[in-house]
Amino acid sequence: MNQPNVLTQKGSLPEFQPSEIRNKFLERYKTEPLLVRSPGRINFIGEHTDYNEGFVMPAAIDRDILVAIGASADSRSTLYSVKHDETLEFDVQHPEKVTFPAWANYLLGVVRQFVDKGYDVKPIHAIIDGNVPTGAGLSSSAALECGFAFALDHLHGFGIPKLDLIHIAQWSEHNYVGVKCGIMDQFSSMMGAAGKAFVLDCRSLTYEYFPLNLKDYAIVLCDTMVKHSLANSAYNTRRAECEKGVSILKAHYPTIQSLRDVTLEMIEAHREEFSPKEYDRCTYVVAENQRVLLAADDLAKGNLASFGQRMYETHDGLSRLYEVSCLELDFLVDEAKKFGGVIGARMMGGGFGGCTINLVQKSRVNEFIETLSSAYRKNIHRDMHAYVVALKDGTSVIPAIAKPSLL
Ligand code: GAF
Repeated sequence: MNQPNVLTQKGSLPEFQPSEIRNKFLERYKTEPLLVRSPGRINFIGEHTDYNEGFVMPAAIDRDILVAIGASADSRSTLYSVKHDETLEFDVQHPEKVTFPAWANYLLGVVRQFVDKGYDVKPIHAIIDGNVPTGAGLSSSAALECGFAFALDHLHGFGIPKLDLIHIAQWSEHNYVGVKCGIMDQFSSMMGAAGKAFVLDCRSLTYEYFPLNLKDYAIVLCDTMVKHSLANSAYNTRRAECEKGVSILKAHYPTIQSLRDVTLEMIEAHREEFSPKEYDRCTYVVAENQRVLLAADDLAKGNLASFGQRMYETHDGLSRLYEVSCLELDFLVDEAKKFGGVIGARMMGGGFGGCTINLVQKSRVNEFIETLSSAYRKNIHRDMHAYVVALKDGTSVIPAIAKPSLL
């Protein structure tokens, strides 16, 4: 049997090396960069609720996007991606969207927001790298936007509050990338806290951290290694279906602003006005909001079994009602359910590929990964990757080498 691809086992994941990106920057631009890290995120429960002004329970993880940034000595600005080995030269005052390279749009949208908000952005050089798997539903794109927004702000000394940077990052995703995402990913990358998860109210943006005590359980992400191409368009369609549901109910309950204000009874009372799909989407979201609050209560009481059960329920709703799962994700959740040492599993993030999140008995993590990897290979004919993750702080400057500023 092949060895499972356990990227977190000691020695098999390239160590996090800020010095590498720093050296690259020094080599290219002959000046010391400011270094910023911004993490990927997981989400325990509360999926597709954020753009419905509902609740989510995310956390930042120990996988980072790194940004090395410094002032340009002339009027030229450049962005360089280590992963793609591609450079884009651009004008900081006119950061237009590009057709190639696609990764640059995440950053150009951020610059556009700074300029439009009246910040005097100077020419810069930036290098990006990191170890957040892309296309895995771990928000590498939000981490990139947040890391770059934070770095740009820090370098210029603008002092923009983190919450504003979160909105700038989200704007970039909406307008330069084209995904009408909610706020969860950018918020989590920017605001995460080591060892803690948090419940975020996506309407008021109030949030509460809590130390995550999973007792004998580890967080294991199983990466399907697929991202089906309809992911972005289907995401925007789901959002529109939810808005349609709100507009139907608003005619009867004028105070309703979003599905956050809706109850299952309201939907039932007007069921005939909903198309079957709209009905399924809206009932899922309303139930999921409720589940996040109940899940938070489970954790407060230390009732992990009930918490895990709710994760399974979420998966079921995402798969059957919201229809954002896929064969590969469903397969991995089913296999996790069959495996004795798992208390909860579900697909995570936008869907149509990416990872499942699993709470696995610590002593059985390797066995779990081996079992699922081999079943995946046998049935889906692909390699599954697995990441055992820990909860880390949100976006920050890497202190040891954090010097330069434009001031
Ligand atoms: C993606 C989006 F970017 C988030 O805003 C959120 O809606 C998530 O899908 C689903 O919960 O990650």
